[in-house]
Amino acid sequence: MSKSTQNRRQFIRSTGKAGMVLAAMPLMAKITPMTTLTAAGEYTQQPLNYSYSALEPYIDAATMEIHYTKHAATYAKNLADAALAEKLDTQTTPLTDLLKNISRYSPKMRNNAGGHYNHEMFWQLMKPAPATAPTGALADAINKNFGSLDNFKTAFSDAAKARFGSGWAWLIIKADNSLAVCSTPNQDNPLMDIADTKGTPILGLDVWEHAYYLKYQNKRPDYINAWWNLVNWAFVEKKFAEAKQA
Ligand code: MN3
Repeated sequence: MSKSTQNRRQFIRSTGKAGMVLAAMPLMAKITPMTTLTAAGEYTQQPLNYSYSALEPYIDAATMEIHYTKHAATYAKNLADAALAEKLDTQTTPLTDLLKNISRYSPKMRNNAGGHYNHEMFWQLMKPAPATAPTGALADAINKNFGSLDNFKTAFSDAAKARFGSGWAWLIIKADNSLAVCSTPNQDNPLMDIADTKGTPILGLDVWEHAYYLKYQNKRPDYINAWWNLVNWAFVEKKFAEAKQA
């Protein structure tokens, strides 16, 4: 018996039931999947699953590093500040619940809650050398709603190109389980109660200049075309399945 096991057993014996609960907590934490975050964890910037250079040649390492460590990190920090100032309990309020009620909060909360949520999703929906097309139920839904994958990509790219100034293009699943393409200004997103088109985003593209200017300058369409080479369809399929159940 190791010393730590011995100490734990003595601790349980000496503290009774409460001690057993406490002693069991580290074991429970270990079997919780990494992707399941508590409400509080959702408010914290998560590690990138790949290196800053992993998305080259489509997105360059310098852009990724500045985007992740400066822009996105600042949204997370400012969200924490806004939560404190506006007495939002991040321990118990899922981030999506905040977004769905964002009109009750300040512009600072809106910009930074959106900015944090959008970027945390954005990092995950890209990966180096992904599958080139969705499969299964998502592929069926895209074909049903848009006619073909190419038609969907054109509609999404057009929304991304047409977004004037800074914002995002989205693929969303609506309340009736249909798919739609839309775009939002600034750091808004379709979960927000103030959004023109509402739904659960399952794919999103950052078209702020900070996302592409170093490599593409004014050529946003080239960035959009290149980005399709990075779409992590397995992640989008997972988001689709989760949103459909909800
Ligand atoms: Mn950005």
